[in-house]
Amino acid sequence: MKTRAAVATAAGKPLEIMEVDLDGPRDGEVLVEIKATGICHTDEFTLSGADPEGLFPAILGHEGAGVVVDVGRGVTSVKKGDHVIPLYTPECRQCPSCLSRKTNLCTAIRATQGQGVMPDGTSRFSIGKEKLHHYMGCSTFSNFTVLPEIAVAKVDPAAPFDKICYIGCGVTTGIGAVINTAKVEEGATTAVFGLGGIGLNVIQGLKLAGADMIIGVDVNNDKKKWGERFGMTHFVNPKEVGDVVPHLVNLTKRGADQIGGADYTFDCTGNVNVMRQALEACHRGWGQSIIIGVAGAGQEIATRPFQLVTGRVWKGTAFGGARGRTDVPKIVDWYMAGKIQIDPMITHTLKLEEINKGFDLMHEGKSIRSVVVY
Ligand code: NAD
Ligand code: 022
Ligand code: ZN
Repeated sequence: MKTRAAVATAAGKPLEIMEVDLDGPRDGEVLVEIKATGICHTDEFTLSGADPEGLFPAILGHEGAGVVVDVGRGVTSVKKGDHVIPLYTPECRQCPSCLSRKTNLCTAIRATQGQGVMPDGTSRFSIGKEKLHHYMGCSTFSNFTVLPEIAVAKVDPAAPFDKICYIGCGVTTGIGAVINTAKVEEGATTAVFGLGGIGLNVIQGLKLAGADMIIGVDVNNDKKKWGERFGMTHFVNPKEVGDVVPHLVNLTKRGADQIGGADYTFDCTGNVNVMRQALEACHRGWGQSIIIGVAGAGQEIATRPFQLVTGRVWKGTAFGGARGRTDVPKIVDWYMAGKIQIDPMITHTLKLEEINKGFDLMHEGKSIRSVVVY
């Protein structure tokens, strides 16, 4: 079949809207009509050419929602007409990682996904004789895409595509980092570094978990009102306080011994210097710092071993530690029940033809999330 897509033809070039050829689903695969897709930082990271693993030409996009229109042989968990969210972290429930219950990083299709092809080693996308790469196993910048069955989550058909697409990455990552990775408890003292589309979802996750103190840290004062909207209790602009670590430690002093430091901190910037600040702003003995931000290729983090010897814990999270087929439908239900907010974070809704504008808005820091509606 033919489908309309935004094609990444080469690194550093704007996406080109064109018709591409799409082969139907093979064994264990599903054909999905994508109804809406968010634009996220990794799409930009790859398109810019900064991602050493980036492949071209490709169809980017990994934050979508749509409807199953066809299924290949052997598919049992979804059928035509089901509403689904594509998963860049699949859940096969059979590989050693899934069975371990200790990680969400399913390995069933990991190698081929990284090579931009389906699990059988081939691509479904082409323009004439030229093959196009899939991206993060999703390729949601195409009106129709093919996905492995284990990489789709079946969700409530009443949920609006133009909002729940964000659950395909940002919402689940932020809320999941709090619930699955940090396992934040009621009454906790917390700090969130970077109040973009991820940090704001961490804040709403912390509010859900019952954290007492939710400090937002951002170099942009415009983010104060954004943080407050989702439950932030304090705001700190590191540019205005000198050294941010002692400032935060002081702000979080409590108990008879008056030792400061947060129980949980979250890096949502991808800046390795901020990652160090987030770790060192943790409470001695038990403070945990969760790295969510993805740093540039080749970047390294540093701290003194003393920070860890005295009980601080550094952790990282991918897709908020969520097991996609199990957890994503629950988050959609939370949204439908009014337990979490999504609508105010979607600051721009665009047509596919305007997708490059979405990248510009992200670059200029003018959007929290832009969503393309097909
Ligand atoms: P964003 O650009 O919308 O937000 C980043 C925020 O950080 C901005 O508000 C910016 O002002 C602030 N900031 C920049 N420098 C700062 C500093 N020195 N101190 C404090 N704040 C600072 O980005 P986003 O969409 O929220 O994504 C954040 C990061 O999360 C990205 O690196 C993204 O790739 C990553 N991410 C990771 C996962 C995962 O599974 N681990 C999933 C999605 C996104
Ligand atoms: C999504 N991300 C950033 C913004 N939006 C993002 C990027 C990378 C990961 C998670 C989220 C990530 C963390 C750890 C891994 N990835 C490796 C997983 C593994 O090896 O099992 C990651 C993922 C997918 C891809 C590359 C890296 C890919 O499909 N190319 C989950
Ligand atoms: Zn993303």
